[in-house]
This record gives sequence, C-alpha cells and structure tokens, in this order.
Amino acid sequence: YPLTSIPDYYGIDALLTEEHKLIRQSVRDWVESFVMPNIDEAAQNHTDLPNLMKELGKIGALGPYIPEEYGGSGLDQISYGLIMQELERGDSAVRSAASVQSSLVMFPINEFGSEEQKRKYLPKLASGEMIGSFGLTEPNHGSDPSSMETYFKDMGDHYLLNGAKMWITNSPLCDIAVIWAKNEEGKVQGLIVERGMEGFTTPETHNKWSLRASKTGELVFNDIKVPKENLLPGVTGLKGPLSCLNSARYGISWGVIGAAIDCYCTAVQYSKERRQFGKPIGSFQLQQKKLAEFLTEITKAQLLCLQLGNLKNDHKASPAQISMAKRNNVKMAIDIARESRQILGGMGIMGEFPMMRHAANLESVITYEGTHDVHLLITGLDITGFNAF
Ligand code: TGC
Ligand code: FAD
Repeated sequence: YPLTSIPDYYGIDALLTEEHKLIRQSVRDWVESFVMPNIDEAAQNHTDLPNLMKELGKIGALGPYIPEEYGGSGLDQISYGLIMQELERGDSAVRSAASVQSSLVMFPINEFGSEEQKRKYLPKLASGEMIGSFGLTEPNHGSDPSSMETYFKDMGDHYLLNGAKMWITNSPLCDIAVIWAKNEEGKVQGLIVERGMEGFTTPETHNKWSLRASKTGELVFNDIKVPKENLLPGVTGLKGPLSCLNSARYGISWGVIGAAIDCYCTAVQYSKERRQFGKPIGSFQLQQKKLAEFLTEITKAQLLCLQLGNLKNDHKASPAQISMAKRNNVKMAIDIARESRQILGGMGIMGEFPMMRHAANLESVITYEGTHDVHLLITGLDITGFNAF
C-alpha cells in the first residue's frame, strides 16, 4: 500500500517538529528495507532477524533519549515514541528488542548506575555491540514482583546470587542482564550479571506462537559470584524496576499504534481491490464500519500518546497515566489486528499479509509489561484510592 495512506486524520503531524518527522522517516525507511521484506520468513521459522541489535544501533534506535556522552542521542520522549511506532509497524519483536535494550537495560544503568557502569556499558549497548536483557519476572511471580524469591548475600568481597527469572526477552542472546533481587534485608536491588560468570545460564523458551522473531528465555543464577561494583548503587526498592517499566510501557503505547496502522492500511487497500457481488468489498456498510472504527481508534491513540509524550518531556507523566495509555492502546491494536484480518477473508490468515503475525504478537504485548487487567487495577486504584490487587 502507498505510504501516503498512513493515517494522520487530525493533522497531528503539524504538532511534530521537523526533527521528529526526519527521525520518523529514517526509521520508517529502515523498516521498509530491512524488516518488512524479511519478517514473515523470520516469524514463520522462529528465528530472529540477522544482526538486529547492531542494525538498530546504526539507526539510533537504542537509548535515543540517553545523553550523547554515553552513546545515546539525547532526543526527547516524542522522538522515542515515534521510533517505537515505526519499529512495531514492522513487527512487535523488533520494537521489543529496542524497548528492552533502551528502557529496561540502558535506562536503569543511566538512572541508577555508577559513573563507571555508565561508561562501561552504555556506549556498547547504544551501538548494539552488546545485548542486554532485564530480569524481573520469576516462575512463581509475574504480576506480583514484590514477592520475588531471587536473592543475594553479601560475602565480603562479592555478592552471592541465587534464583531464576522466566519469560525474559533476549535472554539467550544477552551479554549482560540487569536483574532485580532481594538483599539480606528483603529489599529489592539491581545487579548487572555478565555472560561468562560461573553459574549463569540462559536457556531458551521454545514453541511460542507469539513474538516468533524474538528470543525469549530464562536467566538462571546458581551460586553466582557477582562483583560488588556490579550492584546498581542508585536505587533500593521496587520503584527501581517499576521506573524502568514506566519508560518501556510508554514506548509500547506508541509502538502498538504502528502495528495497528500496518493492519489498517492493509485492510483499506484490500477492501478497495477485492470484489464480491460485483462490487469492491469496501463499498459494503459492514466493512466500512470496521474501517471507520479502526481510524477512530488509531486517531484517539495517537492523541493520547502525543499528550503523554508532552507530559513525559516535562517530567509530569504519572505511572497511572502511562498505565492507561499502555492498556488502551494495546487493546486498540489487538482488536484492529483481529478485526482487520476478517476483512481479508481467507487471505487474512496468510503470511503474505501482516494481520495474523501482529495479532499473535500482540497477545504477548497485552500480557507483558503488566497485563491488561493489572493496568485496569492501577487505574482503579488511582480513581478510588482502594488497592484491589
Ligand atoms: P506498590 O506497593 O504499589 O509499590 C511498591 C513501590 O514501588 C513504587 N511504584 C512505582 N514506582 C515507579 N513507577 C511505578 N510505575 C510504580 N508503581 C509503584 C511505589 O511507590 C512503592 O514505592 P515505595 O518507595 O513506597 O516502596 O507495589 P505492589 O507490590 O502493590 O505492586 C504494584 C503493581 C502490581 C502495580 C506492580 O508490581 C506491577 O506493575 N505489576 C506488573 C508487573 C510487570 O509489569 N512486570 C513486567 C516485567 S518486564 C517485561 O514484561 C518486559 S517485556 C519487554 C519487551 O519484550 O518489550
Ligand atoms: P500472572 O501474574 O500469573 O497472571 C495470570 C493472570 O492473572 C493474568 O490474566 C493477570 O492479569 C491475572 N492477575 C494476576 N494478579 C491479579 C490480580 N491481583 N487481580 C486480578 N487478576 C490478576 N518479564 C521480564 O521481567 N523481562 C522480560 O524481558 C520479559 N519479557 C517477556 C516476553 C514475553 C514474550 C512474555 C510473554 C512475557 C515477558 N515477561 C518479561 C514477563 C511478563 O511481564 C509477565 O508474563 C507478566 O507480567 C504477567 O506475569 P505472569 O505471566 O506470571 O502472569
């Protein structure tokens, strides 16, 4: 479909700067040339795109808001959002790779790391030379991370780390993992675990029907001796990992608009070309209802993200506001992926079209970074003051 058909129904582009539009265009061009021609095969074969992290590094998609002195680009939050949107138009796996590296690995090192940690890790993470993963979720504790069991003990000249993390994006590929564990007082702290440390393994999770172009696995810590300089000194408590989630959830809110746009544009074009009963199917009211609702929901999601980005640029976005955007926009995108597939009839189940892939990916996206229901409860708490967890 022609790129000019990408919806901007409320003229939101007028609210972007020239720099925003240039950044969006450069990521869009890269997605068109690198992701779109290869993604169906990668997803069908359950393989990741070759050299994905280095390619993302080359286009400046890793840690775009990290200061330039540490290898980032010092960009604003709307630029970050636009990058995520374009990446997820290609595939949620590509946005996931950039989300984890940027918001879950570079963000905590930049916010809570020592000067030595920032200089050691951030430039290599920004270029994609080093791959990071983020370990919060455990086999027995997903929505309730404060009950985590992974712990470390102070052994004098090092920490001794034991436990396991599950469902970890890029764990089988990672060079380092920012992981969250309890100290001897039961307080959550962050540690940087490096591949090669004795007792550290990263088994892959096989047979996913979702995010098939992304690697997922475990992080297993068996009596690992972690050097003391690998503790993140700047934060104690669950607010450490949850602040990272604020950044990643914000990026997802933008990202999923990209997946929805890809499905919408495909459905519009198909509905104009496919003829039944002697007419284009786009001339039938029932198909028009679907398309009209898609455009309405995409437009609402775009406005939500743009204002959330403004709030974030001013450091005024509350976790509950971010939660609302994550929940609303992921639901919007998964609904559009499922409904738009129907517009394509039987063709909609084929790999030549993106709907099934996006719909399957979005089943993970609606679950990770806080499930849809957890985000509902966060809004419920914000409204009423009553904790319903
Ligand atoms: P609660 O008692 O409410 O809070 C504990 C402490 O944390 C503070 N806090 C936050 N701080 C910053 N940002 C937030 N969003 C925060 N939410 C809470 C809070 O102020 C408190 O601080 P303090 O100083 O008083 O101690 O915590 P709770 O145990 O009741 O849990 C709350 C709940 C359920 C909302 C939270 O734990 C939650 O969000 N659960 C969902 C877990 C989740 O999202 N996991 C994501 C794992 S990472 C992932 O999925 C990556 S996928 C990436 C990809 O591939 O793209
Ligand atoms: P559970 O917490 O067991 O929830 C099961 C169901 O119960 C859900 O529907 C949930 O909404 C509901 N529920 C739970 N508590 C309540 C309640 N109080 N009230 C009402 N309903 C409730 N984690 C990481 O740390 N790092 C990663 O990189 C990462 N990548 C991931 C990649 C993929 C592909 C996937 C699928 C997950 C990833 N995750 C990652 C884990 C993800 O964050 C968790 O799956 C998610 O937080 C939910 O946890 P859970 O799967 O244990 O579900």
